[in-house]
Amino acid sequence: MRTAELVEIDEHRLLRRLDDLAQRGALPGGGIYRALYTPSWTSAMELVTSWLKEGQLFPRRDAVGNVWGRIEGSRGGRVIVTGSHIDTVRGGGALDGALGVVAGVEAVTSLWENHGRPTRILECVAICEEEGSRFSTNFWGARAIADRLEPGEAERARDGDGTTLADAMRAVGLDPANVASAVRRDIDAFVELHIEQGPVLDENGPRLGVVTTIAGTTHLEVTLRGQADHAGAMAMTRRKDALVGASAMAVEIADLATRMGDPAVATVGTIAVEPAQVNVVPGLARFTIDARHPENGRRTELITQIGDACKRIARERGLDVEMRTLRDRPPVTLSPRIADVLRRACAAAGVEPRDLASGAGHDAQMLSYAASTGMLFVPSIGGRSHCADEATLAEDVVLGTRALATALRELAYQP
Ligand code: HGY
Ligand code: MN
Ligand code: MN
Repeated sequence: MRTAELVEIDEHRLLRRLDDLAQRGALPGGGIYRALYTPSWTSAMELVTSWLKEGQLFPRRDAVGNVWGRIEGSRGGRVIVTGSHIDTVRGGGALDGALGVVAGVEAVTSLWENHGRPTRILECVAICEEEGSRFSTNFWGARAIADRLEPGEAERARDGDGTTLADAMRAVGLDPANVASAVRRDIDAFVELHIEQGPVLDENGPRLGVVTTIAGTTHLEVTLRGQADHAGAMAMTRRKDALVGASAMAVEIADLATRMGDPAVATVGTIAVEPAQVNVVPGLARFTIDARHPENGRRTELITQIGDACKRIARERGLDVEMRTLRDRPPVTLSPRIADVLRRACAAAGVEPRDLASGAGHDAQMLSYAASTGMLFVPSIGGRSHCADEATLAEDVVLGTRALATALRELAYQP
């Protein structure tokens, strides 16, 4: 296998910037919340822009608010890009998305400083939104780049206060009518460094992973209608309690995924009841399901089993059930070519990486529709993520960033 020479980076700058970014949206009780087009998001994007200016990477904000840094190549041609998302889940950690943004800036800056002008155009990007935390939409930034936005999506998507995505764009100086100008048709390769967000690397080694597939994800919304009744006067045997029905379904949904076995997963992450009063039997319950599997056939089977279980339990409990698909993202296979580049970069870092599937979704899965795409993982301590406890050893952050820079050097500095 061809070997690559490990690229030097400025690890103090890398770690300091990760800490600085983590302050943007830090919550008083711990964790971070940086939601699309909010003040903490703006502050984070301003910070990234300042780094790009400092590194002479000519920062540019596109029509949906993705922030790009760029080094012109001596030969031009299709572009090599690295990056990840700047937004977080509610109460999220300091590394999900942020690592790929900061490491991407560090890798491109270090290559520019130590290796001069590349032959290919080299860009890093802070992608504006991936998590779907604020609006009923996700992968907003990567889908804009990959030309996978739905017509009128910005006018339809609303946050919990009823603000449309389009109005939130206008509030930060973006024009929703221009989103099509964010499409990129000139990207040859996209490489994303990300924390694993699971326990495989941390518990089994090695310290680096090369992602081969990203699981498919289906998000469903289930609405259960029973009947509201007096909590004191209506006998238990005569009730149509929507919350009890939803609870039975939530347990069955988790059991179905458990019985299917790893890597099948299913999560009821939100639930709301009406009228939500202590002395009223809930007449309505509405909850969401996140179901995933890296193999499409098994994922479809899991969704079918979940639907059948919900209908059965509703029938048994005299409830009306309505199921709506919020989004359905099939699994994606990442580029074997980019995976080989990443393996050579890991070897230069002295690590024989493990191939693994990602249960978590990533910008890379959307960008795989627009470019040859690869992902490099570093371990998550205890496999924890999407929480304040999300953590990765500093030496793994540095190792992953050096391997990323080494892969970018092979891709962008070809003779
Ligand atoms: O849901 C996911 O897997 C990603 O964190 N958005
Ligand atoms: Mn995430
Ligand atoms: Mn992420």
